[in-house]
Amino acid sequence: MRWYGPNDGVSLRDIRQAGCTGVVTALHQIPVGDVWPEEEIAARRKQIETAGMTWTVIESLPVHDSIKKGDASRDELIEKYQQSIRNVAKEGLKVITYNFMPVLDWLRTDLEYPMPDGSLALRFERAAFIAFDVFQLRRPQAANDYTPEELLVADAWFDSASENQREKLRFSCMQGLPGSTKMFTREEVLEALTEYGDMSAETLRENLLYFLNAVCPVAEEEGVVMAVHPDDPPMPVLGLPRIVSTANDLRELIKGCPSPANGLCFCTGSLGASLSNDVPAMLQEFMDRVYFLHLRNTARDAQGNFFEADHLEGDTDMASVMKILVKENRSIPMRPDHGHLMMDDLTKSGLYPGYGAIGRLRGLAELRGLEAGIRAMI
Ligand code: DNO
Repeated sequence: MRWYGPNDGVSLRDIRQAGCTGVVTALHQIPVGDVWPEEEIAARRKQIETAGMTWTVIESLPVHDSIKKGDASRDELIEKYQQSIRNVAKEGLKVITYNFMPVLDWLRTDLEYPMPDGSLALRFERAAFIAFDVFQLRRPQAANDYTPEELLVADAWFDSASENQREKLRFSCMQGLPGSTKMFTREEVLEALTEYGDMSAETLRENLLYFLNAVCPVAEEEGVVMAVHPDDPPMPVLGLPRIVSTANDLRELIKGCPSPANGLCFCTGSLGASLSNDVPAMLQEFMDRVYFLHLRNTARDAQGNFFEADHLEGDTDMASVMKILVKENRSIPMRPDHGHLMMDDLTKSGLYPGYGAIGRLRGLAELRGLEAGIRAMI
């Protein structure tokens, strides 16, 4: 399971009792762009090992926006990233998860979407998101990115929303980076978006490949691999391009940097949120580059809305996914991604959205049961 570190409301003991052998974490206290110091990596590793688990997967070693934008400072920042790779390798870490989403990480419009059983899920509702963009963020030119019909629906959504619903929307969309308790402000987001200007998907991809071709040789030397997390949701947002959303994006990623250190954090939940992604087929195609797995499910529709379903429900056929993994028979680190907020976690504080203990424990138990069942059948 993922652990956000000492401030996480879910403890290492909880994670161990959920049946985990390994913890996925990051040094969230280190500002994005700074080198991860060896002593801090070592201290974190020791803490996890003392709790009876191992730490081999980092999620995430974030990539600075200046690298994503291709600014003049990128070479200096890439050198720092290379140094972090050397430092984590010294401590025995093997997989570095990162993403190349500009400005924001994952995005939802509702962090407390009620399920029929009373648990709460994460949801992305396109009309609400457009309402956020146009009426709350008030991004210049935002209206040009949507059809007149979409704008009408968003207008109706906003009109009929109560103050509380509007505030929940703003709160959900302005969540800071994962692991941070600091929310973005409207000004920060607008400024960051302006800095990207009208960057095309091609330029963003060139910047990703520039980064990878600089860090992968170091990763190879050090015996670690890079695992890019797909865009979440896998579609352009806030006028920004997305380049890790489709099978074709993944082909371009590997073609542009064939190093064996260039791989994927295959997130079935993020990829599965798009109707045009056939998740089991993508897993099959890119299997040899899958270095880390996030198993999660989404229930989606043709309008671009989705919510996070139970791990074995929703639109991604998790049994097919698991069959491919069992047949591959290679040890790949996996974590149950997200879980519903449920039972005692509903009243607990200090939990990060999607990362309660019990919902993830349920997901992990179901996934492990599915795996054991499939193994026994073949
Ligand atoms: C969301 C996570 C992502 C992921 C990063 C990787 O729950 O899967 O935030 O950690 O995108 O850099």
